[in-house]
Amino acid sequence: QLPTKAKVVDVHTHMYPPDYVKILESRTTIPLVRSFPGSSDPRLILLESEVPSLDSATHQDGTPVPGRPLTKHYASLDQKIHFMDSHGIDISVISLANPWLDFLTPAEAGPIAASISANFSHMCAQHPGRLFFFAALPLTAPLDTILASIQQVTALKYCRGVILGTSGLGKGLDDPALLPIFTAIAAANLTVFLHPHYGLPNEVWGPRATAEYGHVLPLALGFPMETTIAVARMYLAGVFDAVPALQMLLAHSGGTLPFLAGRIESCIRHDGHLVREGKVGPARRTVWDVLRSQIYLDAVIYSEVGLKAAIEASGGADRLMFGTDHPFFPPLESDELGVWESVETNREAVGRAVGLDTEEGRGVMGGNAVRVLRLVEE
Ligand code: 5CU
Repeated sequence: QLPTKAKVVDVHTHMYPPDYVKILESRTTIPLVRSFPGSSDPRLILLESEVPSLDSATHQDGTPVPGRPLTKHYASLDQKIHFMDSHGIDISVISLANPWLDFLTPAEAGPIAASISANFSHMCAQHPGRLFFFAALPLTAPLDTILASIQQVTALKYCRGVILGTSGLGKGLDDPALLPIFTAIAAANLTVFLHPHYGLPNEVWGPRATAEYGHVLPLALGFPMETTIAVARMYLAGVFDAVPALQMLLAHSGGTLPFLAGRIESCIRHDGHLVREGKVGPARRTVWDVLRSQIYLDAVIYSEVGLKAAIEASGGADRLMFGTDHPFFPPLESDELGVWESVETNREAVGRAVGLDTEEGRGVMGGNAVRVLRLVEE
C-alpha cells in the first residue's frame, strides 16, 4: 500500500463572492470598486492610504490609478481551483477578504453575513474535501444578531472558524463587549482568523508615500503592526485568560509579535502601574504562554528569517500553517495563470526553515491545519 501523500493546505486565501463585489461597485467611499479610463480591469480600492490618490487625480494624465486590478481571481471559484491545482494545494480554507462586513449598517449586516456564508458554503460543497471556509460575522449588528450568526455558521458543514478584523465592535479587540462573542466562538469550537485591514494612520507614512512608495509601507509595515497592537491589547486586557478556550490564527505570522514578544514581556514586568495593581504576579500567563497555547501563526512572511522567529515564538513548528494570500500579490511580469512568485517564496521559506520533506515541514505545509481545523469531511 502506498503511503498517503501529505496534504498541502492554504489557510490564508481570500475571495470576494460576486454579491460582495456588487456591493463594492455601488459604493462611493472605500471600500469600493471603480473603473478608470485606460485601465482594463476595474480597480479595487480598499485602504485608507489609497484615498489620497483616489481623490487627487483624473488618472488620464499618466498618474497611476489607485488600488489594485479587480481580476477574475477575486470572485471566480474556477480560478481559485485553478490556482490551487497549479500550486499543488490540496485544500484551501477560503475567507472573505478585508474589510469584510465592517462598513455595513446594523440593519443590513445580519442578512448580508448570512448570504455571504451561504455563498461560501455553496462554493465548498462544489468541491467536497478541497474547500472549507472562515465565515465573516455581522459585527456592526446588535449583539443578538452576532450571536445568532455564530450559531448559524457553526451549523454549516464546511465552516471551521471566523475571520475577524482588528476593529471588533468599533473599539478594538480589548473591548469587554466582545467577551460574549469570543466566548460563543470558542464554545462553538471555531478558530478566529485575525487579519489586518486598517493599518496605521496615513500621516505615519509621510508626505511622499502616496506619490512615490506605492502600497509598500501600509502593507509591509502597517498591516503587521496593526495585528501586533490588536493582540497585545487583547493580552493586556486579559482576554486570553477570560476565554481560555479561544484559539486564534494570526495572519502574516503574527505581524511582529514573535519579534516583539520579549519586549512586551519586559515592558509589563517593568511597568509600575501594572505591578502596583497586582497584574504581574507569579500566576500571570506570559505572552509566551499565550503564544504557545492559544495562538497559531500562518506562514505568510516570505522569508525563513521571520518564519524561524515565528516557529521559535510558538514553541515549535506545529503551530504554523502555510498560506498564500491569494488573490493578492499576483505576479506582475509573468502569467497570472501560472506559478506565483509570492506563493513560492513562502514555500521556499518553509523549506529553508525546517525542510519541506520533514515532519515539521509537512506539518507547516498542511498537516497542522488538517489537525487543528479538522479539515476532513464530517
Ligand atoms: O494588497 C492589499 O491591499 C491586501 C489586502 O488588502 N488584503 C490582503 O489580505 N492582502 C493584501
